[in-house]
Amino acid sequence: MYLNKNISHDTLKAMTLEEKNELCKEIRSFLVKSVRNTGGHLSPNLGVVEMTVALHSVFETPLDKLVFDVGHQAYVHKMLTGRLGRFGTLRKQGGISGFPRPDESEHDAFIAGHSSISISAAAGIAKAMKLSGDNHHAVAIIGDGAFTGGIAFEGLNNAGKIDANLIIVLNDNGMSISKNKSAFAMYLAHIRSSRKYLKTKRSVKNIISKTPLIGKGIDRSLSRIKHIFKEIIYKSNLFESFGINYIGPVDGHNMHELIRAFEAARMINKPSIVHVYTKKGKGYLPAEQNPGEYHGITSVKTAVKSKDTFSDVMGKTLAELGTKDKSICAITAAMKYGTGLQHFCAEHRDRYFDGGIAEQHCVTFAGGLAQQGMKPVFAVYSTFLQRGFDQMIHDISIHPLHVVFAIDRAGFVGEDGATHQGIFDVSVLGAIPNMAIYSPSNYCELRNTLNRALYEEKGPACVRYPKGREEWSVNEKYTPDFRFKSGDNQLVVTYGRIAANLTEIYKSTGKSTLQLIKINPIPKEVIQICANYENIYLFEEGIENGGVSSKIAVELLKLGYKGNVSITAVNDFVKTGTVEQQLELHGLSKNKMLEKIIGIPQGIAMNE
Ligand SMILES: Cc1ncc(C[n+]2csc(CCOP(=O)(O)OP(=O)(O)O)c2C)c(N)n1
Repeated sequence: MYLNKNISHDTLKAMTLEEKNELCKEIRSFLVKSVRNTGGHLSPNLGVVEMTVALHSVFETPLDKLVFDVGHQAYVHKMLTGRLGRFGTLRKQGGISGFPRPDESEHDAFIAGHSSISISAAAGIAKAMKLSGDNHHAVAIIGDGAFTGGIAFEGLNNAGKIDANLIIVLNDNGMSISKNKSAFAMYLAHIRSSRKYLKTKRSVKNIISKTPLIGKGIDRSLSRIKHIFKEIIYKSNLFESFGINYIGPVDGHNMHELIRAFEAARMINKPSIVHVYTKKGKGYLPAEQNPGEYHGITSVKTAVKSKDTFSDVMGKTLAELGTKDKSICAITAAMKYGTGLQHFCAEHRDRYFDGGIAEQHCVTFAGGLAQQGMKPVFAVYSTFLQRGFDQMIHDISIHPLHVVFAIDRAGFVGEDGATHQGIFDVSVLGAIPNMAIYSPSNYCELRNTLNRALYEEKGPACVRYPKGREEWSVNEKYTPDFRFKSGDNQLVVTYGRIAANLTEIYKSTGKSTLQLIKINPIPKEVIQICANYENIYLFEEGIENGGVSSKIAVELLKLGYKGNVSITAVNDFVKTGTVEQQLELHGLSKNKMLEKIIGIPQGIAMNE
């Protein structure tokens, strides 16, 4: 048994190739067993087993810095850096994170979760080390999917000139979550095939001897020769044009080749890229055959099949609307299945666009479509839309253009931890003039508000909805801006997923309740209703600063309100746990809400 808790750079360095290969087998079976139990990212990690063992054999963390991109493929790295024994707690409250966290281990060089940042981060780290006389290396480990994010190219554009010990390891498996169909992926495939072609010594002469003298065949052969000559004579590809030394392509499951390539990159004191090709899901047949489905899996214990989620309802509704209205277009940033857009794609292929991990492009592309009279809907997770903030201001709202944002995973998302929570969209987007925001709490409201966003709104409009399934339902043709139920002289106000608790709160406490559905701009009548109450309890599954609660409080202050306002909202980054645990921890579960309401009002007292 080579896989054990004490494994380290020194033990790895001392192992023979055969021993390392044996270790890789053990890591694979551990990964499959462990991740099937806890849930998490399986196929990305199975694909990088040899690569990670080779990296830790050549580089010594924490002196050398490994910067994982997205970070969902860092499980093997975690096993090799003292966390093997904690894998049963992966993605659980108080357990180890599914992403790199420097506060978890000194071997994790940089926080990750959102894609495409590793080259810029590693470049900064490498330069800082150089400036302080440290000769160790910073290594960015980035996938071909993550490379479709604009910031990866911004990093590349600067990496060549930083004069520091920077290495980029490009993990090219031809997959993002789904198949990577970007032009960049095609470019990588071209490098792979032409370099491999050269390696197998089927030379230019060889091609010439087989070239037919007439017809299309001669054209094809000549263009192949041109490419190969270019590579032989100029030894140039995109990366070398950026001033970065290119090594590869390297077979990512061949330990010997990997170690040689990483050693070579380490010797060159100049920014280098090692192009490694791997198989996503390697070694576990179901994941190899279906790497997209095994990208991230739920625990075997909690896996539930069937029954639609909010994402499905959005995707199916949009597909139906798209049949009647040929101006509707749907856009995703590499999250076709996560956002439910597979339904739209199946029926309206010509109006479906996957921009890759390129949220900024997707927002502005939607702006272009809208400018020409189309009705674009960009379906995107709340956390990833953060990337497109300036585009939403500059390219959409100033015009203003009628673009609809279907914001999935709004609110707590559970196990992915601090980097993925959808808690900022309301505060951030609510600050932009002309921005309409709806926050439905069940499927019927979602369908109706999507309709309103498409057909009532004239400018940018967001419909934000939570991860998972509805907790309550209504049956109505039209969803109003808010629902108010008069009870006693205290008022409870909320919106989104936790509005499902209002029925129970009304029943068991007799309090008046108000569910907001249009949360931006806040309807004037809502402020007028609030002003009539001496005690108001505001609950918000989002960041307090700039949120709906703060806005209501400010509007009331402007009216000279003298009552008590209690705000329960999120005030910090959210720790890993289940959604239920996160709601409980932040005082937003049904019980915690009841506890707050039945006790003495706390929070901002504005009566003195
Ligand atoms: C900004 C951003 N958008 C979307 C995602 C969701 N996401 C996580 S992993 C992934 C695919 C990454 O592909 P690649 O870098 O090739 O890694 P692989 O899983 O294939 O190893 C996507 C789209 C993200 N993490 N960050």
